[in-house]
Amino acid sequence: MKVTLHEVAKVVGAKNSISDFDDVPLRQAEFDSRKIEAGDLFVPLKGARDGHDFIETAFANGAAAVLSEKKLDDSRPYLWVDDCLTAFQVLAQYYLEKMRVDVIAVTGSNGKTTTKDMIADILASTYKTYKTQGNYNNEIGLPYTVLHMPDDTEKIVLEMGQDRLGDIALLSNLAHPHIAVVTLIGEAHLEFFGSREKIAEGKMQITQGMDGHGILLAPADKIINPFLPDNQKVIRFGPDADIYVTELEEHKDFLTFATNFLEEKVTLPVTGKYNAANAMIAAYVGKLLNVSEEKIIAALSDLQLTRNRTEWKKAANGADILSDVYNANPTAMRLILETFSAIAGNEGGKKIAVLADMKELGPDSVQMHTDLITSLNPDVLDTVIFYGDDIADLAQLASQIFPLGKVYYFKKTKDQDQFEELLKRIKEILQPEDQILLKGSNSMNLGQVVEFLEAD
Ligand code: 2GN
Repeated sequence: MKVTLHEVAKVVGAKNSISDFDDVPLRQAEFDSRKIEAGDLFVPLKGARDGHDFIETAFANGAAAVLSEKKLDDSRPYLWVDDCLTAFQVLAQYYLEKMRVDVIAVTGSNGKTTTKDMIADILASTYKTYKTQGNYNNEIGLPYTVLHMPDDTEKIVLEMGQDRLGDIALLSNLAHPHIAVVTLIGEAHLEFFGSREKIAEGKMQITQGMDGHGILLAPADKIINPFLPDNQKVIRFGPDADIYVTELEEHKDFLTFATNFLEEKVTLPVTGKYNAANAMIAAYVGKLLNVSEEKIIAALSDLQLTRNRTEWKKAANGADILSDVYNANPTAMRLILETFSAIAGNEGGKKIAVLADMKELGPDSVQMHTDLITSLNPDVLDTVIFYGDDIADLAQLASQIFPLGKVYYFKKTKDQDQFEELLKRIKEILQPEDQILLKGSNSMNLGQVVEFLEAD
């Protein structure tokens, strides 16, 4: 990060004077105190717990300064603000402008290879490019992404996600996209939005922060017509639109396609027709930003598939798996439980949650696990399976509110690991029409459970 403490104080409008403190360059902005290293700025946010409770830990880990909504004693550098999340967002907005990077915004689509990744790969052939990592596409993740871009970044590809109407407007007003991409209007989140029209309306808010010299790429789907901006150049994609796929060949593990704007055919090392559409959109963004056709085609044929952190997969028996097995903090655990509980179930199927320990939560770890009891709803979840050590007390609590035989606990301590038993039980319970959520810290190996379920 290329900002100093005094610069941040000015940008966020700190209510206290920090003139007594040296103006030091800040290394990185973090909201998870476990990630704080020497020289960082700690941003306490309200997740499952209030980040203000972890200000001491942040300083102990070497934070150069912290934001705070509370007045602190002024022996250490802190910036007193009304709202830490707003300050975080304002700082990211300022930083994007200061660094003069080109912003390409993409509304999140669900699919394994996202348009965002394809755009970033194409741009990386020619420019220093940074992009949203994992699911960092919301009002917290997007500013985090911006503040974590390397100092020499020229283009940033930002995914913008929406849980509800207005989310994307906020992100667009923060990032001021130069190019905005609205991918196909799917059925995702239908249960929160109610209709495809509402989803389209939400996604089209991506233009709200554009300055009139930008370009919008949007599907040639009449559902978005009511929301088209009149002060923005618009490129539509789809049959008979501005850009479209002309020839498409599907092979066992790759596809080739041609478009009406590239001379040569494109080979893509992934399958699925929708990926040709996504790649075409990405190629067009490359063209808009003067990437040579040769480099566009090379980047697409050499696509680096990044795994989504949260992704839907299929078990071998047909059950739906919601896999989120890479990292875990109390907030993310709560959010995914709420999402999993809210989505429509399969006809005749049940919802099963497999939850494993969240690691490195410190002395209050057990408490932070048991706090999750309020996110476990026996009216929606049929069975809950726990795996770990610190999560044992949560399992105990759950057994008091779930029907008999619907809660299981398997141990993973330094002396004993019941991984095999866990696997066996899941296989016994999981029926083809079920949905199963798996969430825990990476080191709990739930990734292996997912692999086993996919395999047989
Ligand atoms: O859902 S998120 O992961 N998100 C990130 C951005 O992109 C989209 C998804 C998310 C995570 C969000 Cl949206 C918001 C927040 Cl606030 C967080 C988050 O990181 N939450 C965290 C906690 C909470 N609540 S991280 C974390 C780690 N912390 C515990 C609480 C917590 C570790 C810790 C434990 C004990 C101490 C200090 C830190 C301690 N200090 N004990 N005694 N002194």
